[in-house]
Amino acid sequence: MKIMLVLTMAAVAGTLMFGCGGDNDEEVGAAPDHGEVEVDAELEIAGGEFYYEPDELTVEAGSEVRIIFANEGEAAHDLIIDDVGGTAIIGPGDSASFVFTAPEEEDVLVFYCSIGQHREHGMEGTIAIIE
Ligand SMILES: [Cu+2]
Repeated sequence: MKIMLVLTMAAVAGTLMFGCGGDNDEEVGAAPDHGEVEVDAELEIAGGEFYYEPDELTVEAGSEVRIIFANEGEAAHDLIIDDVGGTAIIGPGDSASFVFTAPEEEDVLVFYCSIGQHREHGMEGTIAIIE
């Protein structure tokens, strides 16, 4: 009886450790998004010359987030979060999305357009991570 219990405990511990490792891997970078991944929050952000709307958003710490960026301008744009992920450069009228896991602690992520001087001209926004 005692041996059975020990074996069960070991199995549970092994499962937990394996689970943790998997989670850590997923936090690095953004997953390719085909709209199939289930997420906790979807943020729709429109952009153009030279703005994002909205440009201040909020998500809960640790949540799975899909950002859907719609280019409503007349030039090509993208939406990038350093060290997290971003969309491809998309043309007028197109939209693109990506999925990422929000940090586990309070933080502020900055997103921006990587093309030319777009960021300096106003294509920048923030996502506050709240607990
Ligand atoms: Cu741009």
